[in-house]
Amino acid sequence: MDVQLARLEPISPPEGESFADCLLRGLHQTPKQIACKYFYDEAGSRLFDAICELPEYYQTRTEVALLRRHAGEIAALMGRDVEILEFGAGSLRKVRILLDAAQNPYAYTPLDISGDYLQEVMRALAADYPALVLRPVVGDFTGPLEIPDLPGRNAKTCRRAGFFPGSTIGNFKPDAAMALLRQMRASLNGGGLLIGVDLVKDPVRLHAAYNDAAGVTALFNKNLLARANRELGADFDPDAFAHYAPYNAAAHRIEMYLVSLKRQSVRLCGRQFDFAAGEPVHTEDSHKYTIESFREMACRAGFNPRAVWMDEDRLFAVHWLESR
Ligand code: AVI
Repeated sequence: MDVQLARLEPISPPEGESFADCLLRGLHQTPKQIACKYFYDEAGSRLFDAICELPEYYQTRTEVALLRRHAGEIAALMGRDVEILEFGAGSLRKVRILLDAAQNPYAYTPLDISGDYLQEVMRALAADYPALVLRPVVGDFTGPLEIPDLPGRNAKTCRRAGFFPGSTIGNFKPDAAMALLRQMRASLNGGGLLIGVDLVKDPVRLHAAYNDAAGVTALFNKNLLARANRELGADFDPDAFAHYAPYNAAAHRIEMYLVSLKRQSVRLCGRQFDFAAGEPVHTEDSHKYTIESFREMACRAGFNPRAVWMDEDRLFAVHWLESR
């Protein structure tokens, strides 16, 4: 097979809300907030890669180990000639584990908001998997996205399998997470979804994962302010804000904030924003699930939860969900 359709030719849907729009809207709200998807400019993506290597951040290495250990079973569930759709193409390290184990994988369709990033990762993948059809899709996978069948293929001849690793589902509030699962199901044409989900656990362990000793997560959080300075000419002083990430045990989630360390004003896009001393800006939630609470949500989103794999310490789970 040597089809190379759509190689390096991204499909781009219309633009959504910009970073500037998000800031202008979110900093007028009470409490102030900034959407977490804006963490990931080039500097933020590099900081996130560094987070994934931290001793306290067990998620990435635990998930990678699970994918490696169960790659054969996963490949059997995905089936032959599969098209893998990755929602938010992050570290290609993870999808390579699936591509290496899959039985004659046909195509890889990564969806990501950064076109430049996609081009770069596709180039590396194209060299290593010359027979694979690569179809990058530039866009926000949280919005409705129609992904047409590959030419000459349909749901019967090329089954789709979704891949959503990293527990990114946890960054959505439960209602939004369910809506997102529904939407993913719609784009899978009856195929299954392999999804990584961080588990509810000892709050001390969770707290440490978002409050690392080296301060990388603090830099990642403050990169939102640095990004506003770089891209929009704002005059935030990132040192005048504290990274604060408590675990809310009742809601099973880490909440991340930037807290103003003093009374201050910031200029952004020709407007002034005032911050009281101690005022928080909410930047992220990271929800944790039990096996049961996640499976229940997946059922409500129209999936049949099938296999689930966990490490011995029950830190992280990888679920295989089938479309109903
Ligand atoms: C991408 N997402 C799953 C990460 C998480 O753990 O919620 C983002 C992150 N925020 C701080 N550290 C990592």
